[in-house]
Amino acid sequence: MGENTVLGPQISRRTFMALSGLAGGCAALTGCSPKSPSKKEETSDKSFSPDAVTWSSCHVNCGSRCPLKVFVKDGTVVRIGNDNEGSDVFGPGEIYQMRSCVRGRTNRQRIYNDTRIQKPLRRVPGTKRGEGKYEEISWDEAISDIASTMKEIKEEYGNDAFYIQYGTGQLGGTVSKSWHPDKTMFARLMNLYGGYLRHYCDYSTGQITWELPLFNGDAWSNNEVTDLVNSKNIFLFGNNPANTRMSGSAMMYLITQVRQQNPDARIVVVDPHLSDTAVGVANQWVPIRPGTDVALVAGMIQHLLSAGKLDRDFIKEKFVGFFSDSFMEDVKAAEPKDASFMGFDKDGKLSIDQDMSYEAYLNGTGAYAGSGKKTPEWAATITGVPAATIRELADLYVDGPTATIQGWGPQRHSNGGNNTRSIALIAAITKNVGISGGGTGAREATGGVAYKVKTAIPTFPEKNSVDVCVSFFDWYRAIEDYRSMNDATWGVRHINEKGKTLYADEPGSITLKAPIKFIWNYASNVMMGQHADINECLRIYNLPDEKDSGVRMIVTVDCYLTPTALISDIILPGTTSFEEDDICTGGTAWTGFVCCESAAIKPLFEAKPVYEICTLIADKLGLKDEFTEGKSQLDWVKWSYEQGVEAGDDLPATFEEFKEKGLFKQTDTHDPAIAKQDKIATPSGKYEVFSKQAYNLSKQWDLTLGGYVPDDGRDQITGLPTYYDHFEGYNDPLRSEYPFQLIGHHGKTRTHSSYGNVAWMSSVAPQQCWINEKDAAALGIEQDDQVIVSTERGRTQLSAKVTQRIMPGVVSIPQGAWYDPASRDAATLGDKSVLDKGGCISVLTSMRPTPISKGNGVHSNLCKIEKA
Ligand SMILES: Nc1nc2c(c(=O)[nH]1)N[C@H]1C(S)=C(S)[C@@H](COP(=O)(O)OP(=O)(O)OC[C@H]3O[C@@H](n4cnc5c(=O)[nH]c(N)nc54)[C@H](O)[C@@H]3O)O[C@H]1N2
Ligand SMILES: Nc1nc2c(c(=O)[nH]1)N[C@H]1C(S)=C(S)[C@@H](COP(=O)(O)OP(=O)(O)OC[C@H]3O[C@@H](n4cnc5c(=O)[nH]c(N)nc54)[C@H](O)[C@@H]3O)O[C@H]1N2
Ligand code: SF4
Ligand SMILES: [Mo]
Repeated sequence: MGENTVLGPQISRRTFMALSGLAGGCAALTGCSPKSPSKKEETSDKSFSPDAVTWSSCHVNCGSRCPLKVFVKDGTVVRIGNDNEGSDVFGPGEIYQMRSCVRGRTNRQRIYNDTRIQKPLRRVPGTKRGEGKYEEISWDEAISDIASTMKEIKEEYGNDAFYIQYGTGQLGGTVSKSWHPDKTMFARLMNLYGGYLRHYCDYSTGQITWELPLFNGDAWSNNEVTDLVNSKNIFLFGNNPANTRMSGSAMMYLITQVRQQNPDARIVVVDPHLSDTAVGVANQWVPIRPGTDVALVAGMIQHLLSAGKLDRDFIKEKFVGFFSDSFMEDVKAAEPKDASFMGFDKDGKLSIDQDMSYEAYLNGTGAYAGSGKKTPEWAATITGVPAATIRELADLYVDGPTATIQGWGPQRHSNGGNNTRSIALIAAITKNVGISGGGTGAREATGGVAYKVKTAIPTFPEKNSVDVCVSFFDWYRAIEDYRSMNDATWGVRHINEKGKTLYADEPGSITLKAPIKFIWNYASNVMMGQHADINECLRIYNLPDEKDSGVRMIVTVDCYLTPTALISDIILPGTTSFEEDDICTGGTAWTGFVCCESAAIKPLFEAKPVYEICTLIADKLGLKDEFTEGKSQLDWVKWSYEQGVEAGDDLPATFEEFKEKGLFKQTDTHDPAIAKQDKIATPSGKYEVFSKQAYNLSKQWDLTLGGYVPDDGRDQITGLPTYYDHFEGYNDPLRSEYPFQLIGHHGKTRTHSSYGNVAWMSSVAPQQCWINEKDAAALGIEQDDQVIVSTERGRTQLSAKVTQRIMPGVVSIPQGAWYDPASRDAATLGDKSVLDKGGCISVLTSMRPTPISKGNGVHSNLCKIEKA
């Protein structure tokens, strides 16, 4: 077994075009054998005659899961097409084409990629995690090693020491599913084995999930996007569907249609960068400093209130904590009644005796007085939006109907909870909720007519003996110091047999029982890419394996040698979706679909589907029969189809016919749904501008997280959604040293880090740091110059995109680029001075969790930039 030093996934970006010459190249690929033709398809190119055309889907996490048509010749995928069947007309009853985006169509370069993992690999003993030194081992050795370590850890620590990492590379699969982790095959196996430590929430919606409900009990509902044809004004706060919802049936397509059908609507995009969405459909771009939407909204409401443009009676009836004169009454109604709410005050100790109303806040009085009146002029100094524009925007809200849609950029900040609450506040207080053309301020609803086939195999959560869970973002702490983690420090929660998370009724009472010793990463690049602060991660992964800290085994199942693979102890080669059978559903706005996916080719190299991998481990743990229930992967696909038919899906009578045709779509003619919010799931049953839940937390919780962060006031929990000088925000004193606010928008060439190894994509739009022309000129930076961006946590190098499309003082590095350190030398691994050459923003971001949600505020960063 030769030692194989792996330098990093980006070492050589030779495209597979070179590798293949495709038909002839097949013999070189282990396990690749010709597939018998299933059907022939005519294409516009008459000379092109594939042996077979099968259906697959794009399983990555952009949310769309587009069906893909796979053309196979001589056992090799020679072309990837998309759904080109059905109508292309927007409207009720039309069955759209579920067209993929351009990324989906590059999948040949993902299947035949030179970063593919070919055989199981083991970290060379004695080397550090991240050095990248591996030796090839057999499948049997790999599985035995994993199973024996699992037994050892269970014996020593119990099931609490096992963790399934967040991972969304296979989000669209059913048997192959990687997200939600609790619905995966490894979760099924672990539950049969006694359970594992679960996490709540996700990297997408860390703050909005828990903190929008503080205001209105509801993080998700909004009017169906098709209702935007009835809007007079449409506000998109930090929402960029031109990048994030790119499929031919998704939000971007729909809003383009809305633009055409409702040409008089005024579309306003509030975003620090002039996004492709703003370019494509907006009438107005409002550049805003990152993390300051909360101040913008305060300025808008102050203007409306002082101009007498708000309906005071309506607010008195429906809102809690707005007006000074009713504040004390309101607060009583807003008291959390039990531990199903946050901040339950069992002994009734946390009373309030001063005015903390929003009105007082706007007037610059009371407990949250802050810095004077919250006039549009005040807001302008914080947001960078001119006061006149703030007044004008506010006036649009009372000249509606006005729709409000927030993307998840505003909440992915260190003060993201307050941003998310405010955006919903402006929608509700201007009476735009519950009406056609209006909306709640949550993300758009795109309610497709879904099929009922099962999209997850049972995983037996009721067998999980571990009854506590951590935030998705905080697993790293449980490697190093699990004893410091409880509900009041790190937001640890109970989790019941149904998977529902519960808060503490006694602050500090929910604790962890063991350190994390075993991590399963399947289709995840979180640990060295999508989390934060890569250098700090490297330190934590290399802590010695001691009784109370240090991880013992990290297993990664991926198709590619990603940065995360290179910190793993065992790396297992996984199949791509094109090498296994599965079933995938999806669809947005009216059209729903189900795709029965057939393996287009045999697994390349020694790759195996995750179901087979988990079956092998189950066998070693003596759980094979319970795990498989005697079913093959295809049997589970059939099971899913049968569940759908039983529940009423209109699908062919036999599984064979279902599999042969592959793609099914359905629709109806429903009117666009309007989110009513008749019943508001807050303690008072009203909109809580002042949240007693949040206020109580501010008294109950320890914002130093048990001493992990200093008590520097840069994290706050506030009863009202107020603007404060948040961690690495615009007013953080650190800005004198690190003058730029750095965000990381979701770019077009990748879905997170997926597709990051596709040369076609990076050739279209290379990884670049967006910087305003004026800032660039001041720094002597010209278009395409190499720059080094640094924060207190690390340094990365990439080229500059010098543009007017980002506001001065703000820069953005599209998130998801692959970490590619200048050195993997053991002596300097994790050192902040080590330069990342991949343009990976996660070298720069912080792991400091957000105050309430304990999630990822990774769009809040202060950085400096220099010419390389
Ligand atoms: N192409 C592509 N599509 C994707 C993904 C991908 O990686 N690539 N990822 C998918 C996933 S999993 C998710 S969760 C979604 C992510 O969807 P989002 O979270 O909505 O995407 P972001 O790009 O982070 O943020 C959206 C916009 O918010 C802006 N923004 C940042 N900070 C602020 C702020 O403080 N205020 C305001 N008003 N705007 C702000 C950004 O500039 C950006 O244009 O996208 C999905 N779709
Ligand atoms: N700084 C910053 N960080 C962020 C964000 C941000 O906005 N800014 N966004 C966050 C968000 S919203 C999310 S959802 C997360 C996403 O974070 P991740 O879930 O880690 O998403 P990906 O980076 O796409 O990684 C998916 C992994 O799956 C692998 N994979 C893909 N297809 C297959 C397959 O068929 N089989 C197997 N076995 N593996 C496969 C890929 O190679 C890749 O390693 O990132 C978060 N991180
Ligand atoms: S990346 Fe998203 S939009 Fe593009 S093909 Fe895949 S699922 Fe569809
Ligand atoms: Mo996400």
